Amino acid sequence: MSTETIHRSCPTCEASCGLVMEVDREARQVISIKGDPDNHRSRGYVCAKSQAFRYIYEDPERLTRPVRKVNGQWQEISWEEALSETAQRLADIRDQYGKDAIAMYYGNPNGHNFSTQIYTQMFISLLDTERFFSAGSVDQQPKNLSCELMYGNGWVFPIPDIDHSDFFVCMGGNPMVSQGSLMSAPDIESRLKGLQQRGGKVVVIDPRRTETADIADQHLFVRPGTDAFLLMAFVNELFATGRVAPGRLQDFTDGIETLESLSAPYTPEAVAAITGVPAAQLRQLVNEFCSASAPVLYGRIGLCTQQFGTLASWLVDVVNILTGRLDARGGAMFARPATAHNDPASAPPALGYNRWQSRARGFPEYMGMLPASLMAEEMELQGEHQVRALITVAGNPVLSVPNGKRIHAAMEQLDFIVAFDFYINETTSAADIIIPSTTQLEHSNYDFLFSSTCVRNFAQYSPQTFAPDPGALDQYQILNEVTARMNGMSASDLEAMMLDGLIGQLLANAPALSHLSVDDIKLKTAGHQGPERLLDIMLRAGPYGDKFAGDGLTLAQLKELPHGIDLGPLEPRLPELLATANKRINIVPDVITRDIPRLQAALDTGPGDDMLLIGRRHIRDMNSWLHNLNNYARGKNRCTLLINPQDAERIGLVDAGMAKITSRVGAFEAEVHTSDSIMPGVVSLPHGFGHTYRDTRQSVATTLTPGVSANDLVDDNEMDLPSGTSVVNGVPVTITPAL
Ligand SMILES: Nc1nc2c(c(=O)[nH]1)N[C@H]1C(S)=C(S)[C@@H](COP(=O)(O)OP(=O)(O)OC[C@H]3O[C@@H](n4cnc5c(=O)[nH]c(N)nc54)[C@H](O)[C@@H]3O)O[C@H]1N2
Ligand SMILES: Nc1nc2c(c(=O)[nH]1)N[C@H]1C(S)=C(S)[C@@H](COP(=O)(O)OP(=O)(O)OC[C@H]3O[C@@H](n4cnc5c(=O)[nH]c(N)nc54)[C@H](O)[C@@H]3O)O[C@H]1N2
Ligand code: SF4
Ligand SMILES: [Mo]
Repeated sequence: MSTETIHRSCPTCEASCGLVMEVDREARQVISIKGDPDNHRSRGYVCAKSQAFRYIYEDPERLTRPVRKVNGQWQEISWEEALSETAQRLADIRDQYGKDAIAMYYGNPNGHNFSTQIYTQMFISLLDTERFFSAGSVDQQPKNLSCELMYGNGWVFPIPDIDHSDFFVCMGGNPMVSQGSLMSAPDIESRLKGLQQRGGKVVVIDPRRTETADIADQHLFVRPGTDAFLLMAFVNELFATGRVAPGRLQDFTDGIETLESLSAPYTPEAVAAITGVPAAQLRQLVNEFCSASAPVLYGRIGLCTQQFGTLASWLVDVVNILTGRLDARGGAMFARPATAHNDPASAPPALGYNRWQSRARGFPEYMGMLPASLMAEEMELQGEHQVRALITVAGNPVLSVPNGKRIHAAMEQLDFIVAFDFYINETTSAADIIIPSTTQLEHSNYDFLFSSTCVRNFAQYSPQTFAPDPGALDQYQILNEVTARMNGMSASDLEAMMLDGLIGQLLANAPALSHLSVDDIKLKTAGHQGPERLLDIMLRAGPYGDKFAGDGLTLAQLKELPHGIDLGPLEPRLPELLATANKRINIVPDVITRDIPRLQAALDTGPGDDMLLIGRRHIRDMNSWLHNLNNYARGKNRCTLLINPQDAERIGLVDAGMAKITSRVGAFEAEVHTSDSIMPGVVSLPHGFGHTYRDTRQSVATTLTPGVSANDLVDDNEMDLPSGTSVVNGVPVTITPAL
């Protein structure tokens, strides 16, 4: 046995911790995976999921070849057959019924695969369907919208500079478990403790006293879905006490004065009943925030996937701007990725809004997508605008999207489904063909997306560890092959188009490179192939790059740096980062403020009597897809209904007993777990469980940890209106003892 040591980053969550692996390449075996002590970001830290990509690779139930369903049975087919049949079926449907008869759903793991990310835009534009859905509308889409409207780029996110902050307010995020989201921060616990050791304070505002709240200095319960009221009152209080102090942001921000009148009705007293946060506590919070030397407000998924997701996500930035904490050390700052993909020159063209509408209900498109919550109704529609085919790409909407059962039923009516996935799970089992991609051990990777969400600038390359089986393809190659065939081209033609397109765009946007021609750049990067060549071009043209001459970063250099490269702390980037037409921040965009009357109406109605369901994450889960791995599936049941003892007693529930949970769209029973860590009136269930569908091939998940799917209770009618994001937190439910 000859072992080798390989350094890489962990591809499983945003933190992208540094790993050191011992492997036997010949036997294609991983011997060990440990934290890399020399990685400057994670300093040896890893969580339990650091082994996930290895266990996935080793899972005997993972698909390694394409399969086709014949009379209800899965049969292996060749790669060529799978690709050509898929392309043929899709092309036939497009030619007969039009391009919008093909729907597509993109899942979260694509965000962890560099090559898929950069080829995706081309794939989407060639498919050109108006029925494009993604996990983004069950996730960060309100933040995309508010960042696009304020900064001119939906993928430019302000990231808390927690390593230099002394007052961190965390709303609707649980970084101790999620490991940080839109805040890629390996070993968040040490970072938060570091903040406290510097004399700083951590405050958590959440309907559950979370694992993050447990290490925080203060926790405030807030009623689900009411953060926009709380933040409006924060803004109100800033004006009322004369503490609006945007500092240098004032020079390039429009609309600040409008916020005074917009927030006028929302005094701390006026919102106390609906939020559950007493006025005195809110005032104290504002006071402490303004007295700290480097405070920052942060909001994450609990603020996005709720009834006022866009308002709440926008208001987080409003508070940071009004207090001068945007783009300031220790505040909410912008990363500077080595690939320059968040620079104004690389900003996607205005992302678009309402260029087309869903067919069933006329709901506006955003970022080229329709809300995932509308998937089922779009697929159910009969007649002229009927959906005939579905493509899923690394996604499991049956468990991850509201009213998943309805999606599953609607899928059964379609003429053709192809799933690009490596499991036969709750979604893909309804497909006609499943084409698996290579796994993270079988292709190289670069932390692309997360270099724009990191708390400290970095670049890291992860090498391919094992050669894939003959014929096996990376996800981007599968997408290219299918699209090329659908359009009578070859995959290599498409790759050449991508290369020319990227170089042309770079040259058009970078005057400093104007002495170079497309051919010069091709010649200088000829040593790399495919996506790696594109990466080399982006790195070299980027802010730390060699500009194709002299000193500076290149891919070849990065490959020699096993622990990645530290590109320094976040630095101020405004106003040059702004990609709005007038290069200024619009702090009161119409698309957002138009939603304030809906907020006002909810305040007038007041809190209802229903119990409200929220989600929660566990360190050993990753959405729905690690449950077939014995090491993560075993142990105590995690799919329990968390309920406050007061509520349990009133309803007649006992710890470890069973409760029935009913919502507008569904009902099921779940094991009760009583705890005063959850706010009275609120219950919590994790999502991603419910491995109870027949015909899947996930024997560990179905036997060890089937659970129930929270999304069978989540109402697909309820959306954050501006962004079309699903409301998975704050779902009205009725709880009764199980019979
Ligand atoms: N109720 C509720 N619902 C939620 C959430 C919540 O908090 N509460 N959270 C939402 C969020 S934030 C997200 S991101 C979504 C996630 O929603 P999805 O992305 O739809 O769901 P996942 O469970 O992540 O499913 C990932 C799929 O990708 C496959 N896969 C994994 N890696 C690869 C790969 O390398 N190649 C290929 N081809 N396939 C792969 C897996 O087998 C699985 O089928 O769920 C959302 N849904
Ligand atoms: N272990 C693990 N890590 C993960 C994932 C996973 O499934 N498991 N998923 C990954 C993905 S795809 C994502 S997007 C990130 C998400 O990362 P986070 O946003 O940190 O995710 P959660 O842990 O779901 O935290 C959301 C918090 O919002 C709270 N909340 C719910 N409703 C409200 C509300 O109305 N107001 C307020 N203030 N709070 C509310 C919940 O109680 C919860 O504590 O995590 C990533 N990391
Ligand atoms: S925190 Fe995330 S990136 Fe780090 S080891 Fe765990 S799963 Fe991997
Ligand atoms: Mo997510």
